[in-house]
Parts: sequence; structure tokens; C-alpha cells
Amino acid sequence: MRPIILPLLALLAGCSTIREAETVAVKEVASAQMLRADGSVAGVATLSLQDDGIMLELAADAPGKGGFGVHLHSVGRCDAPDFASAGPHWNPQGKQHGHDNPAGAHLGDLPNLTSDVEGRLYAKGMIRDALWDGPSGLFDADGIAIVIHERPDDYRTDPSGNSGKRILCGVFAKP
Ligand SMILES: [Cu+2]
Ligand SMILES: [Zn+2]
Repeated sequence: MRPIILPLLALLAGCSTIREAETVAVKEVASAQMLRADGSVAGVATLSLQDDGIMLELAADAPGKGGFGVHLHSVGRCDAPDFASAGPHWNPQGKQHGHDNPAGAHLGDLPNLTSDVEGRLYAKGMIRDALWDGPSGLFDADGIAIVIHERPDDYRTDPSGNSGKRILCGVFAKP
């Protein structure tokens, strides 16, 4: 029996490894429609709570060519046309702006995005050190928004990285 059973076990082990790799356990998910100043939809962003952290994914029409600052903002409200209602950068640790700032960074400070040849923006990555909910979490009492700005973030200038106007804004809503 032994020569037959061993290959069989190896095969089963291989299958279960593949299955684990393909299925990421998502505990919670929230999505946001990315709105332009005129109220039209430019794309979508999602946050998902997974075993090893919180994943952000975004796909949207770029507001032009080049690089654009992107942040999580502390209030889940996007009132057109200036989106000032989304408040400052999400900052539950009380720091200054920017990863190049010795007193930084806000937890909502994300890497700049660059438009591709088709004029689209894509992002996928883990939000470091973020909590999903509770008083210092993404989904605290006033919610959470994501904002794309008119120009790149300089990663240094407090409080907003000198990234200019708010061009796209999305409120994350839990289903
Ligand atoms: Cu911003
Ligand atoms: Zn910031």
C-alpha cells in the first residue's frame, strides 16, 4: 500500500495549497464610487478586510496625464464641487503629512498614482497600520473617503502635500 498512498497524499496536499492561494479570506468589504465635481462617476474603489490587513483597490479615469496625489480623508462625505466636506487626511495617530516628513505620516497618505496610456488610474495595495472600525478605525462615526488631487503629492508639505484641488472623491459604504 505504501507506494500508492504516498503519491496520493502528496497530490491532495498540492490541491489544498492551490485552493488556499486562490481564495483570500475577506471578512468585510466596502466600496466607493469615485465622483467628479459634476457628479458623474469616474471609477470605483474598494476596501477589504483580510486576514493579513486591509486592501485598497482602485480603478478610475485619470483627471488628465501625469501623477496625482491620493489620500484617505477623514470624513465619509463628498459634496461637489470642491469635496471640502471630506475633511483633512485620515490621521488617527495625530501626525503631520507625508512619508518624507520627519513628523509624518498620516495613515491616509498613499503613494501617487500615474495615468496609464489609456488615461486610467489603477491601485492595489495594503493600507499599513489601519484598523477597520472603532474610534481610530477607518469606519469610525464619520466614516472615510478617498480623494484624488489635481497634481502629485510632494510627500512632505503639511497638511496636504501641496497636491492642489480635490478632483475625484468617493465615500466608502459598507453593504
Ligand atoms: Cu487628499
Ligand atoms: Zn497627509
